[in-house]
Amino acid sequence: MRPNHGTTPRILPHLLATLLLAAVGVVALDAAPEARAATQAPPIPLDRVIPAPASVTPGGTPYRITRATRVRVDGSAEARRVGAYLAGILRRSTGYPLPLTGHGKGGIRLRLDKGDFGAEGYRLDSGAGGVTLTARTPAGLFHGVQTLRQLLPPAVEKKTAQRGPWRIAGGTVQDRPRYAYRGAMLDVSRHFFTVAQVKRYIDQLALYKVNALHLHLSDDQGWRIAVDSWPRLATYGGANEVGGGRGGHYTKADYRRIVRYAASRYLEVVPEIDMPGHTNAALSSYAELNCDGVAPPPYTGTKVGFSSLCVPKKITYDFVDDVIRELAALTPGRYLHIGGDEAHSTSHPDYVTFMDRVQPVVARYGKTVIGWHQLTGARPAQGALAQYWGRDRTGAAEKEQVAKAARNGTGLILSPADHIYLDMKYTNDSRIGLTWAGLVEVRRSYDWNPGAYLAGVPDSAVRGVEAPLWTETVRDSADIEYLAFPRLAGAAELGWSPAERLGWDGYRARLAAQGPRWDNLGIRYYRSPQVPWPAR
Ligand code: TNX
Repeated sequence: MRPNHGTTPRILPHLLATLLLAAVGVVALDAAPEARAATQAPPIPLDRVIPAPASVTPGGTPYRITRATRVRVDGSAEARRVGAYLAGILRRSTGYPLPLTGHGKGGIRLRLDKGDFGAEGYRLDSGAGGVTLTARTPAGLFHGVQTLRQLLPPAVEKKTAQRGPWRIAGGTVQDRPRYAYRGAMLDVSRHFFTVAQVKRYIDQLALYKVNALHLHLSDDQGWRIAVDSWPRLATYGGANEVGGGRGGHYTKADYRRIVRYAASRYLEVVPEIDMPGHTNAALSSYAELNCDGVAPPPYTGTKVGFSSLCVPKKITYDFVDDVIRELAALTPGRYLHIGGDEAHSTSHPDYVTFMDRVQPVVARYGKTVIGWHQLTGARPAQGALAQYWGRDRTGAAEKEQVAKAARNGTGLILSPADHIYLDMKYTNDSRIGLTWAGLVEVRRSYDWNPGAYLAGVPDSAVRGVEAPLWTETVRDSADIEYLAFPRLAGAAELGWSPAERLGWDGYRARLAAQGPRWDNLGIRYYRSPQVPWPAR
């Protein structure tokens, strides 16, 4: 028998028919949703986005992503990586091939352009013929991609193929941030979090255009970063955490992985070594760092203010120099945070002496100092930033000390504890969290204006907003997400959106729309009764 000879001609018509049917099937599959969509919900309005875009001009026909859509990127290899990131998200949920191509018209286009977009801004133009994101930098394109995600139905966040239609409302979004610094802090000292857990949080931060990840790498309970010249910091000082767990630390390779991943999401890592207080993990690792030469035991409780580096000893500055040198070498970002809070066991003159000696070390290794706002009680170095973590009811004298430093050139990052400390309980019933700054429900966390928060501070001194997450009560990603969501989204909006776009009533409706996205992303958020979440 020569089956091939006879079969081919007979099979061909079948093949053709199957192909035809498939094509018709595709058309039918794609046409049905369109018919549905015509009678059903319009696409998501261009302004239903968090952070609220600077300006939105709706109008024209929506763009629809189909099986034939291409992602076109003209520009650098880095811009192509942003295109690949977008295509990766869209392929999973649409099931479409969405090939990445170069020049050409139509489809989803990402382009770099010398226009007036700022370092992180972008423009999104949507119409029947395509969607174009334009920015001066890949970071701008990346932020535009986050906007694009939120303009597609929440099913776009699923990991498997979903039904469309995948439409983006017609019109233009022009957007750029209010502040250059939009941070989130994760305390990896009180509880240790793995590289995978940190990466997961980075992806969540990127959704809201956060561009700084501040890692609180050392505290009384744990030292979390390998330092070659002082190896016991990590191996001994890192082997505990609150509650007595095993803790852990990042090897230099781990840390570089975090930095690289953050960079791929356009976040800068800001490492913090908290000094001279909050240093029990270091003091317990090396007896010679203590004024009395006796190493204290490791600490796994949650008290603060009992430890201090030994300000008069020379070895203290050898230690600081080594640590800062090695950490600076691992850090491509501009900043190095030296803590400086709650130094209740350091005398004031010692505190000032310590800061006078340590800030120049940071500069020598090419970094800019950030310190908690107690630094303004010493002599902040030229160019240093102070991170304000007071409350509405912080005393006038302390606020004025910060404001005065700001008038003298110290930049401010605002983290008012009774608004954006993500570790505060929402209500008395919250399953984890602290209460020292008060209960912070979603509205309270959002309802303040960073530009007008501290009296007597010039506009130009406010460099941004950061939402810290201290982790005395936080043990895993589910805990992180419960406290960070939804409040983190509000902090991100305060950092990005112009003052005139802020407002609780509009915000809460936009926030409600994030709920189904978070469900699809597996983010386990707190369903605050203050927000009109759609039913699940
Ligand atoms: C105060 S905020 C601290 C931290 C605690 C936090 C708990 C700051 C600079 N210091 O040591 O973890 O409160 O909310």
